[in-house]
Amino acid sequence: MQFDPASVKFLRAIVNPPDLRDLFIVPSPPIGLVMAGRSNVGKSSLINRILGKGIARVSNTPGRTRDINLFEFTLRKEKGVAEDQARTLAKYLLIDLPGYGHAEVSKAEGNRWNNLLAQLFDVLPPTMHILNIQDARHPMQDGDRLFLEFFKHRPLVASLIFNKYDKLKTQSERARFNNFLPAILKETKIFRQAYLTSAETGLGMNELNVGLINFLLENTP
Ligand SMILES: Nc1nc2c(ncn2[C@@H]2O[C@H](COP(=O)(O)OP(=O)(O)OP(=O)(O)O)[C@@H](O)[C@H]2O)c(=O)[nH]1
Ligand SMILES: [Mg+2]
Repeated sequence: MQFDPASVKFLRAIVNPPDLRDLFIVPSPPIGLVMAGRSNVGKSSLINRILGKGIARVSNTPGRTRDINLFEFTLRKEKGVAEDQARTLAKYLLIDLPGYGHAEVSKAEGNRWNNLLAQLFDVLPPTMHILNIQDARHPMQDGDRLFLEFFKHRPLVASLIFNKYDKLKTQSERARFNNFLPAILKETKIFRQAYLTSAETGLGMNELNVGLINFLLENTP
């Protein structure tokens, strides 16, 4: 199976916490992905890479994505591979969260964000895979550790994506990162997988897509 770019649709933006509950009080829980990370780490760029369509707005200005944006997509079969019809009909949800840890947001805006996030994690089912995107050059910043507090005691599924790996130019930068990785994974056992990616060059995207599609299919009734 693969992501079907032609199926990708922007559903709506969520601004108020009560709207979140409506999303999850449905006969069967939504299945999909949640993109979360500091501002400017490449969440929107990764969405476009994963879904194969330029649907999320990419920007040089940190803090561009301010609301919770909802997208819908389906999977399609690869040519020549027999697949269960139900799996190509299933609709999946992708949630793009506003970036956290943005220095220029006002206190009120920061509080609004924390409130929205806390309420989201209260209703999020384990059929939604949280992807915590970090900048490979600056892993596990204060904001990332704070973010972890929101869900580490909840029965949720999460993976780490270290994006902008193309920006680790020298062997010594990459070695430093590789030494750091086992410690991070040990510290945060909640993460089931770690991926190294570049939304710019496409590096690591095949492994990531395979992992994400496996998760979606495992959770499709
Ligand atoms: N070199 C490099 N640049 C990247 C990569 N991913 C994203 N960028 C660039 O980083 C900037 C921010 O990307 P976005 O995708 O808008 O980041 P975001 O996390 O959605 O940002 P907010 O919505 O503001 O939180 C853009 O200029 C992208 O082109 C990557 O893997 N490598
Ligand atoms: Mg964005």
